[in-house]
Amino acid sequence: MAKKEVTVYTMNRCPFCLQLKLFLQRKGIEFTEINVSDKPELLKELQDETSFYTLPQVFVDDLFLGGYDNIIDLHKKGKFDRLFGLE
Ligand SMILES: N[C@@H](CCC(=O)N[C@@H](CS)C(=O)NCC(=O)O)C(=O)O
Repeated sequence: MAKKEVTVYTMNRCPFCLQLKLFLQRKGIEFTEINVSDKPELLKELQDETSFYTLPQVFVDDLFLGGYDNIIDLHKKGKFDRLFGLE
């Protein structure tokens, strides 16, 4: 399976961002973190694109997957491991 590009948008003092990063690390998934704390324009662009107003926000190969809860939900349904070929 081709390696997937994972991008995680985060901000400072964000417990959900930390939880998400720990989860990805535990799963052995490499990701690029983009912290938007000092990038209000980028944050606005992101929100306009996703219509999602909390952080973290996760993209896998340009596909928007949502935030921490969404990732955990995918994992509980077995879809996360399938997406990354981990099974
Ligand atoms: N359900 C979301 C909750 C994320 C969340 O509440 N993030 C906080 C920071 S840890 C946030 O963006 N707060 C700003 C806001 O709610 O406007 C998830 O699981 O990702």
